[in-house]
Amino acid sequence: MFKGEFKDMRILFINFNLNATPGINNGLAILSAVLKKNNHQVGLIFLCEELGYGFDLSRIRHDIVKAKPDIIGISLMETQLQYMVDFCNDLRTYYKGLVICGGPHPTMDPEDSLSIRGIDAVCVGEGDDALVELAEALEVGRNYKNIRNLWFKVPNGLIIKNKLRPFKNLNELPPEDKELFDLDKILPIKNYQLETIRGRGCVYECSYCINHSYLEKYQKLCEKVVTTKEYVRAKKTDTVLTEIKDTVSKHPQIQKIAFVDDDFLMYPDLEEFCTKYKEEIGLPFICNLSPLSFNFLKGKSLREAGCEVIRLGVESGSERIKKEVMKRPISNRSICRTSNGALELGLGTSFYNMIGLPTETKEDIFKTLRLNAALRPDIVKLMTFYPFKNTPLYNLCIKLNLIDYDKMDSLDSYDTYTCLKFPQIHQLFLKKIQTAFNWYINLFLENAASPRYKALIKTIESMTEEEWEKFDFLAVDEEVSKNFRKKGVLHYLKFLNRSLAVKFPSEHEKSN
Ligand code: B12
Repeated sequence: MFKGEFKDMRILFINFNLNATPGINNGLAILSAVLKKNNHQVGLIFLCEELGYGFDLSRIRHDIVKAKPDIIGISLMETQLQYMVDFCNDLRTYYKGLVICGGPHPTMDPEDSLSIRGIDAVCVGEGDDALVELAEALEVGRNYKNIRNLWFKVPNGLIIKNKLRPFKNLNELPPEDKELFDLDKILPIKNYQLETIRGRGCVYECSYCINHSYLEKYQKLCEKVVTTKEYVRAKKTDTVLTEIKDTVSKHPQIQKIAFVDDDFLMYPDLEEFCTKYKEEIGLPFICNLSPLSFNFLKGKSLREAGCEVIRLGVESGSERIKKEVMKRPISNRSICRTSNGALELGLGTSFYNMIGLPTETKEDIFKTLRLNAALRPDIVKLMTFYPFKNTPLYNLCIKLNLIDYDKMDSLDSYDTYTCLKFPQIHQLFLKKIQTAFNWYINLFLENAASPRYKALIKTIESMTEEEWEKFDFLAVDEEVSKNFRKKGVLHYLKFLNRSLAVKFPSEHEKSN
């Protein structure tokens, strides 16, 4: 997808979203809004095969040359880093303007992003004010190398590392520019679900997530003292509702809203938000939440406002793994309480799980799958742990010499295969579980479906790596499931990709 028409100072964003389901990049949506408010011109190259724009370097070159941007702004997650490196390789043969990148990965490892050929600057942390200041400085020919949050590469190999400004007051921002994205193409792929975000930050410090190190970075580099209190912020209810209303009026095909905040319940004004949302939007919605923030009253407010499904980070059923490795103080008891509360309220549930953590044993993994079987969520998502740069768990992996860098580079899918140096037998076990986790859950359901899945598991457990690679899991899964579906027997079957399974029978099959 390529959108944009330029007049004055021209900023062309490039969003790397390759080999991944498309989604609105809230960071770019707000940066675009702020730039446009300041009379700059914004365009976007959204790299995503499903939207008809794959990693075609000559097409990208053609579009950049045609657009003649003054600034190229790249938004980057670590999972897309390799693409950015390849893109930058010959960028300087045809583009002489300024190239800046920002987003989760450049924030977590700015030196690494700056070491890439062709990148001039990196935005560390939030870019809402920094990018406008950069555009303005370039426009009037002012020095821009002292702009807070921006780090610059200078010719002697050194880096200018400017301090960070405090976290942005979100109420000073204009509504997000969601029209930057080709929603008419994105929405059908997302089941007509609009992704949006109420605020920023997270109160938890899970070791595999960037939030903890992100805040630490601010505490080290910010010109003022900042704490979790400043980090966790929501936009005013009216602003969020106006953003949604505007988008829905332009795209009436939207059927559902997905709030992608880390924890939808962490903001203080839930009651007010739910009441107004119901009155002014009224569309069904889904949200992420932490079992620690959930209680029955909050669940009731969500349900009454139209919430259909809550997405819960279960992550592990092993209390040891959660406590010692994930630094996640969420007990199985509080997960059960939340799940039961949701059931009572008629809220669907989607559980997020992770396997392949350092020191995790087979038994720990079975505890995770047993917990899912016991609570019977509508959707189960399971991913293999990947150590994101400079997170606490990445640092632990380094300390234990656990990362296999060759493997890390060669992974075609970073969250469905491990890149840790586990014994070969454990690696094969993880591979099998990543694909066949629904069969194990079905075994642990201890119902009429279990004996069949027990026999299937026995077969796959005895398979060598070669046999496993050749095994058509999806075909067998579908065949066996068809039989149980006919008989109405409760079980989980694989859905859409390697990391998702849905419960049958379920009314929430498509609300992942
Ligand atoms: C919403 C969200 C999503 C959404 C939207 C993703 C998107 N492209 O924004 C969806 C649901 C699609 C999603 C998907 C995934 N996500 Co996600 N997601 C988030 C979440 C919860 C919030 C991000 C957000 O919108 N923040 C609010 C906006 C305003 O902030 P921002 O994006 O950081 O942007 C600001 C700055 O970074 C900066 N900035 C950003 N880009 C640029 C560019 C320039 C030029 C400049 C100057 C500045 C700049 O300015 C912005 C405004 O201040 C974060 C958690 C977090 N704490 O960030 C994880 C997070 C970004 N996701 C993550 C991951 C791993 C994923 C998935 C891979 C998960 C999966 N297994 O499927 C997928 C991959 C998607 C892909 N395209 O490749 C990781 C990334 C880790 C990393 N180091 O790269 C995070 C950090 C969570 C974590 N594990 O720690 N995700």
